[in-house]
Amino acid sequence: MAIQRTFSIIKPDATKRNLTGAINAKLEGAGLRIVAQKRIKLSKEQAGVFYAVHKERPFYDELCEFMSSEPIVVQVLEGENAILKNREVMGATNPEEAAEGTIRKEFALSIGENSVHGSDGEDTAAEEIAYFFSGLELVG
Ligand code: IDP
Repeated sequence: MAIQRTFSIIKPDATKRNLTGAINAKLEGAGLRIVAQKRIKLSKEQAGVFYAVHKERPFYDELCEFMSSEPIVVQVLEGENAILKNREVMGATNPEEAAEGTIRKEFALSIGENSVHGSDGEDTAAEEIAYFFSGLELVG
């Protein structure tokens, strides 16, 4: 498997509770290298653009409110099979269903406030990285 890049967010519930370092330790422990990282705050409109795919879902407004409520940390992770590896270390969307040792099992508060985002495929990874980072910020 070739080296891949994926996009990750440490969400407001986690930055608020000072969990950035603990989550990064989990990512690095899984063999993912953090090749770009910055702390930003989204407006509700920007959160809406990022999550546009969920526009018709009943939780869309709540999700956009939440994602713009506090700063987030956006990251690019690199490693072998990085997209799937990150999804594995994140755990299931609902922390009650997440496996032991995963970020969401350990840190998530609820199905909405679930501490991390990770791209779900190669196309979304490329789109999400390009949305948040310029080429100059991506140093391998
Ligand atoms: P994922 O983040 O595990 O890929 P998605 O189904 O793509 O999960 O949902 C995106 C985000 O929307 C979730 O991470 C979570 O923050 C939020 N979300 C998903 N389902 C619900 C729900 O039933 N209630 C509230 N928020 C939800």
